[in-house]
Order: sequence, then structure tokens, then C-alpha cells
Amino acid sequence: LCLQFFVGGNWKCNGTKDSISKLVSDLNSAKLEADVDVVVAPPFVYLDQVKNSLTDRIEISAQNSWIGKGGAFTGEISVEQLKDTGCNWVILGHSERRHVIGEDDQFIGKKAAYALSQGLKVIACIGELLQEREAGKTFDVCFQQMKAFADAVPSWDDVVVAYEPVWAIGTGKVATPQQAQEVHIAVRDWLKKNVSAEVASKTRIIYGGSVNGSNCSELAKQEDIDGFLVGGASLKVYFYCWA
Ligand code: G2H
Repeated sequence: LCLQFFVGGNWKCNGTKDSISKLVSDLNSAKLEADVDVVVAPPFVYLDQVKNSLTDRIEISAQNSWIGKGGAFTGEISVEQLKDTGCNWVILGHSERRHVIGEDDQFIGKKAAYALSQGLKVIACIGELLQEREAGKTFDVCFQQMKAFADAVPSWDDVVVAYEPVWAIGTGKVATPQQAQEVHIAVRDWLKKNVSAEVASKTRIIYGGSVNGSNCSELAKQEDIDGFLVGGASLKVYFYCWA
């Protein structure tokens, strides 16, 4: 498998105008590898600032979107508005939205379908909790989350799957390259059996969960790891330069 490598920086709920302006200027002068897709996901309120100051070499993602057309949905941001600010990706199903905010599989699936229908590309996140892993349910959980996306989306052309084991997120406890590869190949196999062989071979499956400059190269060597979704380490330019 040789798919274009993908590096996503998920800034989560971090940053100020000043810190983001510094990060953007570091990114603008960073030497990025030519054959890597680089995408950053700033908080909504800074999307415009980032779009207006960041090099076009790097694409912009939102961290969430509303399930349908905008209107009377207090506190929500629509896909149309994201497109209007120059965003072309959205992260959906992130574990913090599933487990802290309480979004469920169907709700996330609907969001993905709507975002794709409006031309926004989707970083579709899946991943098991520690107790699910310990109970031997890792594959069941990931497949169920995959099924919810598969049932909702008409095409996988503009979807990148992010496998993020919840126990590895922001904990410093990165999955071993073997633990990650085992799930990535299982997810690819799931796509092959449940969607198509073509989709399985073309869809990038990226890893997220405590990725940093020192553990990324071993993970990247794994056959089925096609990139990373990076949180903490994405707030400094160093990580993007490795990629
Ligand atoms: C997982 C990841 C980015 P971190 O949430 O999506 O965050 O790298 O901080 O574990």
C-alpha cells in the first residue's frame, strides 16, 4: 500500500490570537515534505484568522460541524459556514465528542453524510475505550463505529479514517506500532468485506493518540498506517517538519 501520507494537527480547544499567529508563521516557513498532505484544525473562532494568514500548502479543517443546513441551532456551526471561511475538511466522531459531549454513532454518521454532500472532506474518527480493549472488544467497537459511517456515507472518496484508541489520547500512552497496525489492518479488512476492495485499498487510515516527534517514525513504518492525527504535539511546528 502506498497512499499519500496525511498529517492532521488537531489543535482542540487551545490557542489565542497571539499563539496561533506564532504557530501559523512557523508553519509558513516550515519545510514540509512535498508528498504529504498537511491539514490543521483550529478552533472555530480562529478559522478565519488561520485561513487568512496560513500558506495554501496547508489545508484547514474544522473540529466539528452541524448535521444539516444552518438555521435555528444555537451554538452550532454549519457546513456551509465552514466552507464560506475556506475550510475544506472536518473532524467528526472524535472521542472527545463521543465520550465527553455524548455524540452517538448515528448522529456522527449523519454529520459525515451532510458534510460530504456539501463538498467538505471528512476525518472520520473511531477508537475503543480502555475497558473495551481490556474486555477484548476493540474490533467490535471499531467495526460498529465504521458501520455507522458506512451506513450513512454514499462514498468514501473524501474520507480519511482516524483510528484513535481512547486510552492513548492525551495520556502520553501511545499504542505500540504493533497494536496500531493490528487495528489498522482489521479496519482495512472490514472495509474490504463491507464496502469494497477498492475503497479498502484507497482509503487512508491514520493513527492518533499521543503521537509525537519521537514515536512517529516507528508508527509510520507500519504497512497500514497512512498518517497521523496529532493533538498535543501539533501545537508546535516541529511535528509538521518531520512529516
Ligand atoms: C487524539 C490526538 C489528536 P493527542 O485526540 O486527535 O490527541 O495527540 O494529544 O493524544
